[in-house]
Amino acid sequence: MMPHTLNIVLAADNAYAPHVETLLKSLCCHNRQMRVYLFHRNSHAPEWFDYINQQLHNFDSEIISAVVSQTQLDHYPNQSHITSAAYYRFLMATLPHDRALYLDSDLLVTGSLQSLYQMQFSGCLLAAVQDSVTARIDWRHPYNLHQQPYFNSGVLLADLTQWRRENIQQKLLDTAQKIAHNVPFGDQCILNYVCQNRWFPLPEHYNYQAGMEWVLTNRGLSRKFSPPKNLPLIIHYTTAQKPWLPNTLPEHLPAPAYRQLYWKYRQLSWADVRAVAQNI
Ligand SMILES: [Mn+2]
Repeated sequence: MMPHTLNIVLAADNAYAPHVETLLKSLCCHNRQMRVYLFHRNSHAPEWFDYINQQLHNFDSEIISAVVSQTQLDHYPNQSHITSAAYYRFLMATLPHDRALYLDSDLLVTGSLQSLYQMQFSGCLLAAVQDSVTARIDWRHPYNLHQQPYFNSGVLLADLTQWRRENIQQKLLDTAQKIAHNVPFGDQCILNYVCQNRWFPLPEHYNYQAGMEWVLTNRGLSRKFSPPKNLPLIIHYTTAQKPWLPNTLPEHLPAPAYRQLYWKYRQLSWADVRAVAQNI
Protein backbone atom coordinates (compact mmCIF):
# COMPACT_ATOMS: atom_id res chain seq x y z
CA MET A 1 0.00 0.00 0.00
CA MET A 2 1.52 3.34 -1.06
CA PRO A 3 1.41 5.81 1.84
CA HIS A 4 -0.93 8.76 1.27
CA THR A 5 -0.56 12.20 2.78
CA LEU A 6 -3.00 12.14 5.67
CA ASN A 7 -5.32 15.15 5.84
CA ILE A 8 -6.32 15.32 9.48
CA VAL A 9 -8.84 17.74 10.95
CA LEU A 10 -8.95 18.77 14.60
CA ALA A 11 -11.12 21.36 16.33
CA ALA A 12 -10.30 22.70 19.76
CA ASP A 13 -10.25 25.73 22.01
CA ASN A 14 -7.03 26.86 23.60
CA ALA A 15 -8.06 25.15 26.85
CA TYR A 16 -7.58 21.84 25.02
CA ALA A 17 -4.05 22.68 23.79
CA PRO A 18 -2.30 20.13 26.08
CA HIS A 19 -4.62 17.40 24.84
CA VAL A 20 -4.13 18.40 21.19
CA GLU A 21 -0.37 18.19 21.75
CA THR A 22 -0.74 14.76 23.36
CA LEU A 23 -2.83 13.55 20.42
CA LEU A 24 -0.20 14.91 18.01
CA LYS A 25 2.56 13.08 19.90
CA SER A 26 0.61 9.84 19.60
CA LEU A 27 0.09 10.48 15.87
CA CYS A 28 3.78 11.22 15.27
CA CYS A 29 4.91 8.05 17.07
CA HIS A 30 3.22 6.01 14.32
CA ASN A 31 2.60 8.25 11.27
CA ARG A 32 4.40 10.63 8.89
CA GLN A 33 3.32 12.93 6.05
CA MET A 34 0.40 14.46 7.90
CA ARG A 35 -1.30 17.73 7.03
CA VAL A 36 -3.14 18.64 10.21
CA TYR A 37 -5.74 21.42 10.21
CA LEU A 38 -6.83 22.85 13.54
CA PHE A 39 -10.16 24.67 13.47
CA HIS A 40 -10.37 27.24 16.28
CA ARG A 41 -11.89 30.62 17.11
CA ASN A 42 -8.54 32.43 16.94
CA SER A 43 -7.80 31.18 20.45
CA HIS A 44 -4.33 29.69 19.88
CA ALA A 45 -1.26 31.95 19.74
CA PRO A 46 0.64 32.00 16.44
CA GLU A 47 3.72 31.13 18.51
CA TRP A 48 2.00 27.91 19.60
CA PHE A 49 1.54 26.96 15.91
CA ASP A 50 5.23 27.82 15.27
CA TYR A 51 6.29 25.61 18.17
CA ILE A 52 4.10 22.69 17.04
CA ASN A 53 5.29 23.09 13.44
CA GLN A 54 8.93 22.93 14.51
CA GLN A 55 8.14 19.57 16.09
CA LEU A 56 5.97 18.23 13.24
CA HIS A 57 8.58 19.04 10.58
CA ASN A 58 10.63 16.16 12.00
CA PHE A 59 7.83 13.86 10.87
CA ASP A 60 7.38 15.43 7.38
CA SER A 61 4.18 16.91 8.77
CA GLU A 62 2.64 20.30 9.42
CA ILE A 63 -0.18 21.94 11.36
CA ILE A 64 -2.28 24.64 9.71
CA SER A 65 -4.36 27.18 11.62
CA ALA A 66 -7.96 27.32 10.34
CA VAL A 67 -9.69 30.20 12.09
CA VAL A 68 -13.46 29.86 12.33
CA SER A 69 -15.31 33.09 11.69
CA GLN A 70 -18.84 31.66 11.81
CA THR A 71 -20.17 33.03 15.08
CA GLN A 72 -23.41 31.13 14.42
CA LEU A 73 -21.69 28.02 15.75
CA ASP A 74 -21.18 29.62 19.16
CA HIS A 75 -24.89 29.77 19.90
CA TYR A 76 -25.72 26.11 19.99
CA PRO A 77 -26.11 24.54 23.39
CA ASN A 78 -23.07 23.02 25.05
CA GLN A 79 -22.76 20.31 27.63
CA SER A 80 -20.14 20.53 30.34
CA HIS A 81 -17.77 18.37 28.30
CA ILE A 82 -18.91 19.39 24.78
CA THR A 83 -17.97 22.95 23.78
CA SER A 84 -18.78 25.06 20.70
CA ALA A 85 -15.63 23.71 19.09
CA ALA A 86 -17.53 20.43 18.68
CA TYR A 87 -19.50 22.07 15.87
CA TYR A 88 -16.40 23.20 13.91
CA ARG A 89 -16.13 19.77 12.25
CA PHE A 90 -19.14 20.80 10.14
CA LEU A 91 -16.78 23.10 8.22
CA MET A 92 -14.27 20.51 7.01
CA ALA A 93 -15.49 20.47 3.39
CA THR A 94 -14.05 24.02 3.07
CA LEU A 95 -10.61 22.36 2.96
CA PRO A 96 -9.13 21.87 -0.54
CA HIS A 97 -9.01 18.07 -0.36
CA ASP A 98 -11.04 15.07 -1.51
CA ARG A 99 -10.84 13.28 1.79
CA ALA A 100 -10.07 14.10 5.42
CA LEU A 101 -10.05 12.32 8.75
CA TYR A 102 -11.63 14.30 11.57
CA LEU A 103 -10.39 13.36 15.06
CA ASP A 104 -11.69 14.59 18.42
CA SER A 105 -8.97 15.95 20.68
CA ASP A 106 -9.87 13.61 23.56
CA LEU A 107 -8.33 10.62 21.84
CA LEU A 108 -5.06 8.82 21.12
CA VAL A 109 -3.80 7.06 18.01
CA THR A 110 -1.75 3.92 18.67
CA GLY A 111 -0.64 2.90 15.16
CA SER A 112 -0.58 3.70 11.45
CA LEU A 113 -3.74 5.31 10.06
CA GLN A 114 -2.94 4.41 6.43
CA SER A 115 -5.29 1.45 6.04
CA LEU A 116 -8.15 3.34 7.66
CA TYR A 117 -7.42 6.43 5.58
CA GLN A 118 -7.41 4.54 2.29
CA MET A 119 -10.61 2.63 2.96
CA GLN A 120 -13.23 2.67 0.19
CA PHE A 121 -16.76 3.69 1.14
CA SER A 122 -18.16 4.92 -2.15
CA GLY A 123 -21.67 6.31 -2.13
CA CYS A 124 -21.40 7.23 1.56
CA LEU A 125 -20.72 10.67 2.97
CA LEU A 126 -18.42 9.33 5.68
CA ALA A 127 -17.14 6.29 7.51
CA ALA A 128 -17.54 6.15 11.30
CA VAL A 129 -17.93 3.77 14.24
CA GLN A 130 -21.33 3.10 15.73
CA ASP A 131 -21.85 4.76 19.11
CA SER A 132 -20.87 2.02 21.58
CA VAL A 133 -23.41 2.82 24.26
CA THR A 134 -26.53 3.48 22.20
CA ALA A 135 -25.70 0.35 20.16
CA ARG A 136 -26.13 -1.71 23.38
CA ILE A 137 -29.12 -0.14 25.11
CA ASP A 138 -32.76 0.62 24.43
CA TRP A 139 -32.99 4.32 23.87
CA ARG A 140 -35.22 6.89 22.26
CA HIS A 141 -34.08 9.90 20.33
CA PRO A 142 -36.38 12.92 20.02
CA TYR A 143 -35.90 12.86 16.20
CA ASN A 144 -36.11 9.05 15.93
CA LEU A 145 -32.41 8.58 15.33
CA HIS A 146 -32.63 5.43 17.50
CA GLN A 147 -34.45 3.71 14.64
CA GLN A 148 -31.24 3.22 12.67
CA PRO A 149 -27.58 2.75 13.63
CA TYR A 150 -26.23 5.95 15.21
CA PHE A 151 -22.53 6.80 14.90
CA ASN A 152 -20.07 8.38 17.28
CA SER A 153 -18.77 11.65 15.80
CA GLY A 154 -15.28 11.51 17.36
CA VAL A 155 -13.70 9.82 14.33
CA LEU A 156 -15.07 10.73 10.89
CA LEU A 157 -13.45 9.75 7.62
CA ALA A 158 -15.24 12.08 5.23
CA ASP A 159 -15.57 12.18 1.44
CA LEU A 160 -15.27 15.95 1.10
CA THR A 161 -15.96 15.90 -2.65
CA GLN A 162 -19.30 14.29 -1.92
CA TRP A 163 -19.95 16.76 0.92
CA ARG A 164 -19.42 19.66 -1.48
CA ARG A 165 -21.51 18.03 -4.22
CA GLU A 166 -24.44 17.64 -1.81
CA ASN A 167 -23.84 20.87 0.12
CA ILE A 168 -23.59 18.94 3.37
CA GLN A 169 -22.11 21.88 5.28
CA GLN A 170 -25.21 24.00 4.64
CA LYS A 171 -27.46 21.05 5.55
CA LEU A 172 -25.57 20.63 8.84
CA LEU A 173 -25.80 24.33 9.67
CA ASP A 174 -29.51 24.50 8.76
CA THR A 175 -30.28 21.34 10.74
CA ALA A 176 -28.37 22.63 13.76
CA GLN A 177 -30.39 25.83 13.58
CA LYS A 178 -33.58 23.75 13.73
CA ILE A 179 -32.83 20.96 16.20
CA ALA A 180 -29.62 21.65 18.17
CA HIS A 181 -31.58 22.85 21.19
CA ASN A 182 -33.60 19.64 21.43
CA VAL A 183 -31.03 16.88 20.96
CA PRO A 184 -29.03 14.97 23.59
CA PHE A 185 -25.56 14.82 21.97
CA GLY A 186 -25.02 18.12 20.14
CA ASP A 187 -22.98 17.95 16.92
CA GLN A 188 -23.22 14.14 16.92
CA CYS A 189 -27.02 14.21 16.62
CA ILE A 190 -26.86 16.82 13.84
CA LEU A 191 -24.36 14.72 11.87
CA ASN A 192 -26.44 11.58 12.35
CA TYR A 193 -29.58 13.42 11.26
CA VAL A 194 -28.02 14.69 8.02
CA CYS A 195 -26.00 11.56 7.22
CA GLN A 196 -28.54 8.89 8.23
CA ASN A 197 -28.24 5.77 6.05
CA ARG A 198 -25.34 7.45 4.23
CA TRP A 199 -22.45 6.36 6.45
CA PHE A 200 -20.18 3.35 6.27
CA PRO A 201 -19.78 1.42 9.55
CA LEU A 202 -16.24 0.79 10.80
CA PRO A 203 -15.18 -1.74 13.48
CA GLU A 204 -14.99 -0.41 17.08
CA HIS A 205 -11.20 -0.74 16.93
CA TYR A 206 -11.16 2.56 14.96
CA ASN A 207 -12.94 4.53 17.70
CA TYR A 208 -12.81 2.61 20.95
CA GLN A 209 -15.07 4.55 23.31
CA ALA A 210 -13.44 4.19 26.71
CA GLY A 211 -16.44 5.61 28.62
CA MET A 212 -18.74 2.79 27.53
CA GLU A 213 -17.71 0.35 30.27
CA TRP A 214 -18.76 2.52 33.20
CA VAL A 215 -21.93 3.73 31.47
CA LEU A 216 -23.07 0.16 30.73
CA THR A 217 -22.09 -1.08 34.21
CA ASN A 218 -24.05 1.81 35.72
CA ARG A 219 -27.12 0.59 33.81
CA GLY A 220 -26.63 -3.02 34.97
CA LEU A 221 -25.57 -4.00 31.45
CA SER A 222 -21.92 -4.93 32.03
CA ARG A 223 -22.63 -8.29 30.32
CA LYS A 224 -22.93 -6.31 27.08
CA PHE A 225 -19.33 -5.24 27.40
CA SER A 226 -16.13 -7.20 26.91
CA PRO A 227 -12.71 -5.55 26.93
CA PRO A 228 -10.90 -5.49 23.57
CA LYS A 229 -8.39 -8.29 23.00
CA ASN A 230 -5.89 -5.98 21.29
CA LEU A 231 -4.98 -2.37 21.82
CA PRO A 232 -7.47 -0.38 19.70
CA LEU A 233 -6.00 1.76 16.89
CA ILE A 234 -7.91 4.81 18.17
CA ILE A 235 -8.81 5.26 21.83
CA HIS A 236 -11.49 7.86 22.49
CA TYR A 237 -12.02 9.11 26.05
CA THR A 238 -15.79 9.54 25.83
CA THR A 239 -18.08 10.90 28.57
CA ALA A 240 -17.02 13.59 31.05
CA GLN A 241 -14.56 11.12 32.67
CA LYS A 242 -11.37 12.37 31.03
CA PRO A 243 -7.96 10.90 31.92
CA TRP A 244 -6.59 14.38 32.77
CA LEU A 245 -9.32 14.88 35.40
CA PRO A 246 -9.81 13.06 38.69
CA ASN A 247 -11.92 9.93 38.48
CA THR A 248 -15.22 11.01 40.05
CA LEU A 249 -17.06 7.71 39.55
CA PRO A 250 -18.35 5.81 42.59
CA GLU A 251 -16.19 2.86 43.59
CA HIS A 252 -18.49 0.20 42.16
CA LEU A 253 -18.01 1.57 38.64
CA PRO A 254 -14.90 0.77 36.60
CA ALA A 255 -12.62 3.74 35.87
CA PRO A 256 -12.36 4.26 32.10
CA ALA A 257 -9.69 2.08 30.50
CA TYR A 258 -6.40 3.43 29.17
CA ARG A 259 -6.08 6.37 31.60
CA GLN A 260 -2.39 5.53 32.04
CA LEU A 261 -1.83 5.40 28.30
CA TYR A 262 -2.90 9.04 27.98
CA TRP A 263 -0.22 10.02 30.52
CA LYS A 264 2.33 7.79 28.82
CA TYR A 265 1.97 9.79 25.61
CA ARG A 266 1.58 13.13 27.38
CA GLN A 267 4.85 12.81 29.27
CA LEU A 268 6.89 11.97 26.15
CA SER A 269 9.20 14.79 25.12
CA TRP A 270 9.28 15.50 21.38
CA ALA A 271 12.77 13.99 21.35
CA ASP A 272 11.23 10.84 22.85
CA VAL A 273 8.60 10.84 20.10
CA ARG A 274 11.34 11.02 17.45
CA ALA A 275 13.10 8.06 19.07
CA VAL A 276 9.87 6.00 19.19
CA ALA A 277 9.09 6.87 15.55
CA GLN A 278 12.55 5.78 14.41
CA ASN A 279 12.06 2.34 15.92
CA ILE A 280 8.96 1.65 13.84
MN1 LIG B 1 -14.75 13.15 22.21
